[in-house]
Amino acid sequence: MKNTNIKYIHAQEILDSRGNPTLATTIVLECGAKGKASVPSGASTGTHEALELRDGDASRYLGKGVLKAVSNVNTIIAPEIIGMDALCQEDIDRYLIKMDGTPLKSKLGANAILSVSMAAAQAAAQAENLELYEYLGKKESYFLPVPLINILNGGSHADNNVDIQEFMIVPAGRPNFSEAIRAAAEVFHNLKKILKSNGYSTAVGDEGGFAPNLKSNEEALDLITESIQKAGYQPGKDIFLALDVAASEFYIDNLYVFEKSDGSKKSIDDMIEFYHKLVKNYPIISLEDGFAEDDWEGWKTLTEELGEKIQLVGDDIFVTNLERFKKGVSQHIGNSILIKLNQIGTLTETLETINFAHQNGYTTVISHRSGETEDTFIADLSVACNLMQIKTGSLSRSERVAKYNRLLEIEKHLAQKGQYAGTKAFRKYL
Ligand code: 2PG
Ligand code: MG
Repeated sequence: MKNTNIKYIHAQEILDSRGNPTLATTIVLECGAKGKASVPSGASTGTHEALELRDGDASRYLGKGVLKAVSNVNTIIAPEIIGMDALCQEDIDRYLIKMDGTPLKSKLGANAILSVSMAAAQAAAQAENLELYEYLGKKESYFLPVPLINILNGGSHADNNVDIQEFMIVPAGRPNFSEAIRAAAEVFHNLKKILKSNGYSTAVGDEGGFAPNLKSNEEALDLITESIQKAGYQPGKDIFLALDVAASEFYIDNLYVFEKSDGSKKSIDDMIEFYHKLVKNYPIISLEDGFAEDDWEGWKTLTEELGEKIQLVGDDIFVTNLERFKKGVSQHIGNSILIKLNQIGTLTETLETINFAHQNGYTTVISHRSGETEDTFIADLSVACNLMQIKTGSLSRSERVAKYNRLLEIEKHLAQKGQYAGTKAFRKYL
């Protein structure tokens, strides 16, 4: 028997894809197995998310340093966790939660806690000689998720005049994961050509999608639809569309203010009309954060109006938090949940939220953050838990592509044991 007790833990400050500091933590076990994890960081962060601890020292990294979180791992968490068995993930996570003792992990920082939680799982997988997805999944067969690929960026992820944060292509109609990625990459390159020929910028935003100034939010959908066709695929059959409106970002005094484009101020009814029109005119299959994080009334109306037709994903409203999500499920809010490990801060709590979603017929979309690292944990987790959908940005910028590349590797590794989730992921709406 290998000794899988934790021997050593060390965190350090590294940079994320936006050039802001974040943590990378390494855990070594007595048997020599090693696990490493780094945590991402959001921009359109929900107010109910677990706390990302930053130093606030304006003389370093404009206040965004994470030395306190690093020190919390190295001097407070490490002495307590060393000696625990890395195979007992739940014990480790519960202990971390107890050590922190606050509802939003504001004492030690959710970034500090999560880096330890994820690194422990990585070390345990290595000790067992398993791929991370096998260690976490322990299944006979798996689904490869449908990627929701954000090829046009707006909102707080881009300095342009587009209010909707993410325009995603969803190659659910392709036969397997690698063909889905291929189709999406071809669309991405066609979109670049089309943008260029229209005189638009082809510079990319934080998640690797193009970030042009456009005449309207609808124009983004027209250009994407055209690029799908130009690439030789059929919109609404091979490739569908998904949006993350990130409406919390422009909810001001009970109105949705389209500040970046036409300046219009929309009520709940206006927003519903706007969505009805979009869904009627474009093959939109999924809509995330169509209303703000505390606008339960807007969310309820949206679910009543469109909940049978398309997937309605709750990100800022649920924040991967079981308590908030339970409230949402009991009120029939949305029909899908976005899963982000750093919104809640431990792997165990994330798994609980995922299980609750599946027990209640909600679909699950695992997600990156707009500030990312090369860490590919979410790719493995998507397969391990049969999440069926992943959104991890565009097909450019290595921190995004790393996750897709990891899934291509897993697809090969799984061979016959892996099946592309494809249209099954959206069976209620197709
Ligand atoms: C979102 C995410 C990821 P951020 O809103 O879903 O795309 O953005 O990480 O900025 O919260
Ligand atoms: Mg979102």
